[in-house]
Amino acid sequence: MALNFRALHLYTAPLSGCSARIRIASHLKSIPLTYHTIDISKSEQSSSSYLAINPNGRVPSLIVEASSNERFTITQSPAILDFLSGHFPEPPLLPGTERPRERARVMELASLVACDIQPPQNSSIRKKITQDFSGDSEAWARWVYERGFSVYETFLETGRKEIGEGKYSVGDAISLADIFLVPAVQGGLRVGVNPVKWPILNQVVRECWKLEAFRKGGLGGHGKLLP
Ligand SMILES: N[C@@H](CCC(=O)N[C@@H](CS)C(=O)NCC(=O)O)C(=O)O
Repeated sequence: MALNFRALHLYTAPLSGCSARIRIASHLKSIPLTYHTIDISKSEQSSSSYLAINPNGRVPSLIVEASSNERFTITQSPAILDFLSGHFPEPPLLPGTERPRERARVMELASLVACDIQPPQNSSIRKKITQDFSGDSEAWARWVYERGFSVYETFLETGRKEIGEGKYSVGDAISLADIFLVPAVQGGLRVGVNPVKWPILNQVVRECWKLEAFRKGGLGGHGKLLP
């Protein structure tokens, strides 16, 4: 049964791609969120007060205050998106089970970003590479993004042949794949990875960027444009 809410509190960082996924979805779905900014440059994600909310010490986290006074926390952006989509189904961000191929492709692409592109170059990993292993963490991040975006482009190419043409990652409707992709591309830009190398991906990102939800919710939070 759907819950009634008093408030939905999002713990978010302006330059966090994982938080941007939730911000973009909430703009697309007109979900009223109360933002609480965590400053990663000051390591606020590792403060004891934040660790009490999210023991993983990462953003985003969502605190749900239900009308019944029930209060609970959800961490991990896919879990938060699943919860929000359950309560705010329109517009849907995942094709229905009657379209198994499109649905699987959306999940594949979103997972490519969530599992194979974002985690290996997350800020705490980069810090470790620099501080403990004297490595060049920006070069590492560039390699991770470039590899990941090349794979994403290959899926877009085969998808267009096998599933069909479309403006966005899968077809003509915005999906979770786009919501995961755009902040990742913005993250890549911050370390010098230019998406023009991947023409279909670049076109998809540009289509998404025409939508206010992406400009408002993306990295920087308030309309920081792609170059
Ligand atoms: N799997 C998590 C990843 C969360 C994550 O890595 N968040 C990053 C920002 S995008 C973060 O908080 N980094 C700070 C740190 O690792 O200390 C999710 O999807 O929510």
